[in-house]
Amino acid sequence: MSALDNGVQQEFDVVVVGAGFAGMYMQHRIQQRGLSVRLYEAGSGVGGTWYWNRYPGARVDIESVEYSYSFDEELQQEWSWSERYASQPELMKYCNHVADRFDLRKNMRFDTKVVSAHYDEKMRRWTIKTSKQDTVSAKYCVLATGFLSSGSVPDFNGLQDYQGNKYLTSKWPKEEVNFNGQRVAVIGTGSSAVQSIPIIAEQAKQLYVFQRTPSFSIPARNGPLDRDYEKRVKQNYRDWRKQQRDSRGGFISVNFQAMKPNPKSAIEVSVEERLEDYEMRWRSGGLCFYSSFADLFTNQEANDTLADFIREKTKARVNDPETAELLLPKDYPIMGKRLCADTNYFETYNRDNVTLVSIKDSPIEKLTMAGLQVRDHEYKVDSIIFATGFDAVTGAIKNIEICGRDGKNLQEHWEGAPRAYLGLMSSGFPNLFFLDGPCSNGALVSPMLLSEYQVEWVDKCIDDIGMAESASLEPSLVAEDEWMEHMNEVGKDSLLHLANSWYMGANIPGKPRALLSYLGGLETYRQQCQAGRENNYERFIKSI
Ligand code: N01
Repeated sequence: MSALDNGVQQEFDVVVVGAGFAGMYMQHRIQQRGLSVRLYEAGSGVGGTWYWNRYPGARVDIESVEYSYSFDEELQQEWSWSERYASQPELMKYCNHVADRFDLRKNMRFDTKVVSAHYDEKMRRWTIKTSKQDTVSAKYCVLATGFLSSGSVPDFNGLQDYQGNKYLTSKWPKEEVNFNGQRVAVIGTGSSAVQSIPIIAEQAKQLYVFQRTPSFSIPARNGPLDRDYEKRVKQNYRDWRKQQRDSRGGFISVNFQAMKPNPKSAIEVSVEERLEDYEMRWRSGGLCFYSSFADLFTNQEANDTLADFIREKTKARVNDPETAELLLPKDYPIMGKRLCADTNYFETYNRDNVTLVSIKDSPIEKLTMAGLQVRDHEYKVDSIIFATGFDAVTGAIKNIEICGRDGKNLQEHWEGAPRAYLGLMSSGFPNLFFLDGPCSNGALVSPMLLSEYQVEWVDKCIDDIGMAESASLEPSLVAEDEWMEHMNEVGKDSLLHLANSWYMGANIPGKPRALLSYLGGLETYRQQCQAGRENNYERFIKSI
């Protein structure tokens, strides 16, 4: 066993894994309690997935006045965002500011991956090993590893043969990359591609976009943050955050009208009323269609009305009718894959230097030394950008070897589908918590609000259960089974089942297809979590 600091095996009350928004706040709460904490982070700095996703055009698609911490009134009053949707560099500034402001760096270790976590039943502690050969022990372990953090590159034939530059949007280099004068290929047309393609197209001599499935995308309508609007938000921040927490998705947006949930059915209102709602949201931009008519997620006919509306709008953005036709998603429900929010994405296909290559019917055959082979054509390029997504929700957790009570292996416990009571803890894994993990609603609500709520829930558990040698907490198998039944019941009529998305684990070959998130909405989820520990944690096996 090697040791970490000064050759001494270290013991902590809590080990946190991941310095994204959730991990940083968790660490802050633990520090405030006066407990000892160590945070490990694979990157060289804070920011979590934002640290790595620094591809051109990366920015948040929930308004920044909402996609920011709410736990500290002074912080939210003092910080000022420059744009409606913050860019990756501005998000990094914010994360670094938070790390300094709350003195977090002293307990962080960067460039260090956690490779295993084993529960020692006798000691009732976790033994945690890292990529730097350190071994530490902790009473509690919190995995804040993020649900979109484990990047995925498909195993293309000839991947190693290609001699040009390769870039992965989810692990973009720190050094500036410039595609001036280059022939560039982008593989994928999800959110990361939709954000980066317009900017890369401005630099490249020739850009080829390899599209298997087109995306629905709404203009973000980003711009400088209106200072009057910011003032209004700050005057009412507390009340407004409460409204966010009590909402279904955890974001209500300043343009309140556009985010107001429409409780009606899309097919029971008149055509005029429906179009009025859609046009109002289209003008507002971004993700506000998520709160449009109540049955858009569960009724195909209702969903088709919105899909048709967006397809018409998309057609009008592309000059060449053939290209436009290829860019229209037709074989899955709108919002079945996550909506994209863009700036000039479809208009980019009107440029002379951009070519859309549909690989729906003829996949990329192989990578060659000089480019990509599709059908009988070799596309010779200087750089290939893999915008091919993530092993979402479970990928980062499964990269750690986790063994709980009786040597129970988490991967085996999750075979088929992940299982976690309230998305927070798994049976057989005492004192181990997941933030933004599977079986909670991270994928479909504002991750900021969800993780703040979960951090506070975990923090209270740690306080309630305490640090005695005997202290341990895990959900009963019955509680876990019932949560899984509830989650599947709530999600069974969702149209999400009809798309091959990361929501369903369907974007990774061989990954079992299963709904990975709870679709009950943030407000209901919070009620469930409150109820979950009623009567002195009766749904748990507890010892203090
Ligand atoms: O990943 P994706 P992403 N051959 O999985 C294609 C969040 N996010 O990184 O759809 C060819 O959406 C794949 O094709 P298909 C957001 O939640 C947010 O773009 O599987 N193509 C698809 O087009 C988002 O949902 C922001 O047929 C292959 C693409 O690669 C999530 O992250 C910005 C392929 C992957 O799209 C993931 O987005 C960025 C193959 N073998 C991301 N394999 C914000 O705005 C995959 N593809 C905040």
